[in-house]
Amino acid sequence: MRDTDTKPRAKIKVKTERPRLHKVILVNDDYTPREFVVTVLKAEFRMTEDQAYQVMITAHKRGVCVVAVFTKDIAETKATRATDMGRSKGYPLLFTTEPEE
Ligand code: TYC
Repeated sequence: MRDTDTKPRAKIKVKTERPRLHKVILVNDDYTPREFVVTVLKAEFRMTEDQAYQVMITAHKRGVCVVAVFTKDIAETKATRATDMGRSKGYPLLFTTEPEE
């Protein structure tokens, strides 16, 4: 074999996987006023009054509601900011995140 001969090599993997998206979830509680939940949803998630009301009332009736999906960093930042808006008024309002399947 000449030293310029090449052996077949394993192909380099070039596929880039999409980052997994994370859900922001609104959790119901008995104390935060409905109108305040709607205000937070509009402010942090750029929802219309109608969209925010639907998400709030779904969480109120079912216990939780998915607000939106984002990359991990953005989901966590928005969930923290929205939770802190409630905390600043003394409400137990809670937004959590979880990875999408
Ligand atoms: N359950 C609250 C009430 O009756 C309203 C509310 C809705 C609070 C959704 C939190 O995620 C929530 N005042």
